[in-house]
Amino acid sequence: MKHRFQNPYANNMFKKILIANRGEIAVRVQRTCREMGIKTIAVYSTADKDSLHVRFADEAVCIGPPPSKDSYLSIPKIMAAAEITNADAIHPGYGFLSENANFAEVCKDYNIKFIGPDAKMINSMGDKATAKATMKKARVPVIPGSEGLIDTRESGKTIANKIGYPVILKATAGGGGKGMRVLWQESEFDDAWDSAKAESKNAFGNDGIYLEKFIEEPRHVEIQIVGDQYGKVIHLSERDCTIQRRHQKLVEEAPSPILDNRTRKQMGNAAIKAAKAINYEGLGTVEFLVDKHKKFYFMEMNTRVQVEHTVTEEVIDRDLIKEQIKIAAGERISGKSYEPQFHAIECRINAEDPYRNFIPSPGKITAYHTPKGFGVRVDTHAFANYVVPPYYDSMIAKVIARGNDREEAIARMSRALDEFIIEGIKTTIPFHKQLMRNDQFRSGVYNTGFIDTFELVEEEE
Ligand code: MV4
Repeated sequence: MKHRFQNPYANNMFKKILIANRGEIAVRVQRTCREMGIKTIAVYSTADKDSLHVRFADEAVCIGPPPSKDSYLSIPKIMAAAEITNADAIHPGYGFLSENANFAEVCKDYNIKFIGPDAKMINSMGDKATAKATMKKARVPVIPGSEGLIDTRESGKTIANKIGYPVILKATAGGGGKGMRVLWQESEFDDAWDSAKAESKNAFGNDGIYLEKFIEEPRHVEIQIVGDQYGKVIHLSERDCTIQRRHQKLVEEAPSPILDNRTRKQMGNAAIKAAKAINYEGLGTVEFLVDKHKKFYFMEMNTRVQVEHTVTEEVIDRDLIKEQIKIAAGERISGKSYEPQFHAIECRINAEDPYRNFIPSPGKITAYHTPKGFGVRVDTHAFANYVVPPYYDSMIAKVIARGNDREEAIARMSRALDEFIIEGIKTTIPFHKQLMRNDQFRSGVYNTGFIDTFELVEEEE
């Protein structure tokens, strides 16, 4: 019999939450629910029948075959599971349906609380040109560019000439780099326009394009915010996510090695202003690009909990999932914004071969030993003899090391990675080990292009 704390919250706290996700985030949300005395319902595809989130749940419902579109992305199946189990809220995690406005709307129709902002807010941030216009109006710094979508290629060229090359074309439905084109001179415009349009239409069914000045060698710094249902918004400090490969984050840390206190304050205030402008409810992240002169610009807003929320948890010592659930249940935020108290770094451990272009490496994990000890946290759903299915995201663990400063956090991460034993599949552990020893990484001075130039050395494990 599992021990359960009595639900100590007000009468309107949820009694049962359905977690519409899998993997480490499903386990992460379950942990907080259990501590809060809230029952959990897992949903799973047949590929995940033996997974940890199914074992940890109070109830579990199979929602279909392995392909996501028939299981974790199927709104009818998830709503049916919520109905038969009597869930009073749904936590969407990240990915899958977490930023699907239609799903949020359907939850509302079923009188089940979607743990996140309402459909209107998801939509307003999901369309990037609209989001940018909203932020500009709220006087959050945005990158110079077109006012909204570009109608014709000729008007696009006129705007590009006015702001000056290099410029970047972006898909309004985009994110993740799809439909994005960098142009260094006007002669490239026609081809880039045609291919960006075609790619966006194909990927999103929406070929709306806008244009911006291209910021060279930027850093990606984001502010975690949280807003309650009564208009209060605070920020929970920043995360630096500059270490990315093909728009996939590999390492995140807080505080950012490049932010001074003044810029941190300004960015935090800008993020609060952004969230307040849209009456934001829930956990959210305001992403900024930071240029060489430390000027920052609004890029996108994510209306979900992110993979890297753990980094923030470690530096401010707060459970963000708990805050998210409390706000969804109607509690008020107490207190003010947070400053980082520690330094934390997260390495994403993926079932991928870093020596073979990071190709996925699903299969059976034959040995599994996670790092432990002072200042080390591992969030994972994997275990010895677990089979990593080929159908989903390849992330199998997150290692988070906390220290009093960046140097200590890096040293601690390095030793944690040395302790991590995973046999049977390839993982990104060797990549992270070498990165932690890299002089440029250790200097803290690099930009989003860093990983393209980072050369992995073939090593005996
Ligand atoms: C940019 C940019 C430079 N200038 N916008 C990448 C994905 C999408 N969210 C926006 N992205 C970028 N937008 C302007 N005006 C460079 C990127 C970019 C990038 C941004 C953050 C982290 C990694 C990146 C890698 C390549 C390009």
